[in-house]
Amino acid sequence: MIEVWSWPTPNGQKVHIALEELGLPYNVVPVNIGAGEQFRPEFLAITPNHRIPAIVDPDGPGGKKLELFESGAILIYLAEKTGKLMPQDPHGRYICLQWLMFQMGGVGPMFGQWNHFHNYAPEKLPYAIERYSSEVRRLYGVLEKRLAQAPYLAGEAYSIADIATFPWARGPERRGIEPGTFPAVERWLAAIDARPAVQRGMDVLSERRRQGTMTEAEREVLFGKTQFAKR
Ligand SMILES: N[C@@H](CCC(=O)N[C@@H](CS)C(=O)NCC(=O)O)C(=O)O
Repeated sequence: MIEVWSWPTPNGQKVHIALEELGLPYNVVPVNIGAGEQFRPEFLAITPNHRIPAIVDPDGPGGKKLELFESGAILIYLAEKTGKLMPQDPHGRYICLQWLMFQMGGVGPMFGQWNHFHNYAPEKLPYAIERYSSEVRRLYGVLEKRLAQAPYLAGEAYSIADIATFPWARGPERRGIEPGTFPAVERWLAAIDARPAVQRGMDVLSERRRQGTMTEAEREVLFGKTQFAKR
């Protein structure tokens, strides 16, 4: 059975959703990133980057065990393993990968910085807040253009590109985007949110989510000396 080392954050949720959509059996190993469990030797042995998610598939290519980190690589692997959630024709496949890379290189990192400077930075830095607010709005605008042309990011069919983007893009109002600004994005978010597998994927480990504000200990793990210690 596939082991998923994960936590209920957008990058983890992508993998939970994909596994639910594909109906693959899996076992979740919680990695509490606020408590520093990402630095445990057994997790570092799977990913030197000490970030969730990572998977271990005992039945990888050629029947050999595969350990994999980076959510985008995991999504491609699961799609190729099953022949689902990615177009089979070469043209469609590249369009799907293009939007997946747009999420991995753009939406994820930039929305993450928005979160950091809005919610976690010890000082309110107007330059950083303005920069990431503008970038988040710009990225929603790019999604809007695409989703005004096609029902899903890869085109006609729902794919790993949508699965990667949904957990980051949901709730645009939480990022200061007024309702109605990006109607095609709102239509697409509602369609994905209505999928039972997406609901099940979003529920994975949801009871473990932090309630309330980040503690000093969590802040130290995620943004302080623990995070940047030499390993
Ligand atoms: N590019 C990576 C990013 C993974 C990532 O940033 N994961 C976060 C949670 S969403 C994490 O594990 N953070 C722990 C930490 O910062 O120490 C991926 O997509 O898998």
